[in-house]
Amino acid sequence: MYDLESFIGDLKRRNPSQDEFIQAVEEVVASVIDVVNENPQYIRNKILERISEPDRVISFKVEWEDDSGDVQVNRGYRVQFNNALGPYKGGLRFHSSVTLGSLKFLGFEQTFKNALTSLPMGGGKGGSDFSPRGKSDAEILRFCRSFMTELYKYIGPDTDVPAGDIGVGGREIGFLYGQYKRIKGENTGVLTGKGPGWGGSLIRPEATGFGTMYFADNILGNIGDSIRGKRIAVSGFGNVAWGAVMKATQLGAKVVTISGPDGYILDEDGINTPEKTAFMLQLRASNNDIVKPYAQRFKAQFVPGRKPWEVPVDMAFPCAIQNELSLEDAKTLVSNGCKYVIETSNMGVCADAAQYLIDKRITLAPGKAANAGGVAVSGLEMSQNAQHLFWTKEEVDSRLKHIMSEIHASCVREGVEDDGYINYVKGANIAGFKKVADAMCQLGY
Ligand code: 2IT
Repeated sequence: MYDLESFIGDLKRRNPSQDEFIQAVEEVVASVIDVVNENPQYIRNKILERISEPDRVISFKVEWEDDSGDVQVNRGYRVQFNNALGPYKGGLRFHSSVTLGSLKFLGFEQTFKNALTSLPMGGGKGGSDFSPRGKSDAEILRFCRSFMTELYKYIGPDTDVPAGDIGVGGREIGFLYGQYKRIKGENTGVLTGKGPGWGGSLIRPEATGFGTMYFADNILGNIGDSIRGKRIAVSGFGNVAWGAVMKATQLGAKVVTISGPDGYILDEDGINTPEKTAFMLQLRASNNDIVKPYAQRFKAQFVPGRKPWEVPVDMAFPCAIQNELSLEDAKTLVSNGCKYVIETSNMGVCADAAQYLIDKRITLAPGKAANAGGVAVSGLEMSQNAQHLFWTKEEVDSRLKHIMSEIHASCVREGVEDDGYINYVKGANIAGFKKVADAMCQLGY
């Protein structure tokens, strides 16, 4: 029999100073501990101990030259977390906050997220503490080249398939894939998020944002409502926020905020025109990491140094980074009438805020379910690459919609509580865990 406290105590001793990793594991284990304790096979196979230990952690040095000719040194990583269901799959994050602990949390989450998609993908994550902020395009190119010169040894289309994440978008995937091809002379699906002209899938850039809105629409559809007419706060302004804003608008909702490290934008007219969403891409491409210029360009309000959770809305979509929505933010949202928090960033909601929302019976969708559309379309990109085919937008979008509705159905199946409240966090954790755990039992050790 497992006891949550003693299991987490051991985990902390083995992983000192990896708070985000501990947080992610604790959330999953709290959800699944009863399932494990009732299943002698999971106990006998030591699934909890094995599933919380990455298969392999690779750490390497990345040396590159900046524009003034100085040598710079960063640290690169690839965490190959679990391959029970298929090749390691997950993004690369280039951000100043990247540490081994944060990538272990992301690789752990990715394992269950990928399981929820029902596509044959294991979980992994990688990246670097390199920050693209303030760098020139030429510096980003030199960094990516150097990063791939080391990473190529550990990845492959049937072993480990990286993609983008924070700080890694189409431009960076291009630079990384270019270097991989230069070294290996191969055209394969070794990276996803490629450009549509050189092996990428249509809809991949939009997929995380589109998927989260399909998921939200499923949540509302389940209670006879829809996302149409809802007032929405989004945080972030990158690739994920961009897709979310576009799909929300298409589905008839109104997004009134986006945000950056400098503060948030409040646009009461809605972020709802092609010009406005195209400007988000320009902000990202500028490498400045600020949203303020949106306010000047579209005569919206800029609120410096604050987060968008103080704006009264029906639904909140954290789309920026882990632990971006605190307990205090959750209380403010709820007191302003917000009924739905859809975590679109990975672990965007702090642990105490998540518990508060669940206690208040506010619907909380966890990132591993709501944001799985991104990796799902990466999986579809792998399928297209393996067949040397290129699917239409309609084909990819309809598969994405179907996958999101299946994930929603699994969360409901495993997450419904005695009072009828659907605990999506618990549902996603149990549904994802069972798939990985069953495969691990069948594969032996
Ligand atoms: O967090 C994520 O799911 C991603 N960054 C996307 C991973 C992928 O392999 O497309």
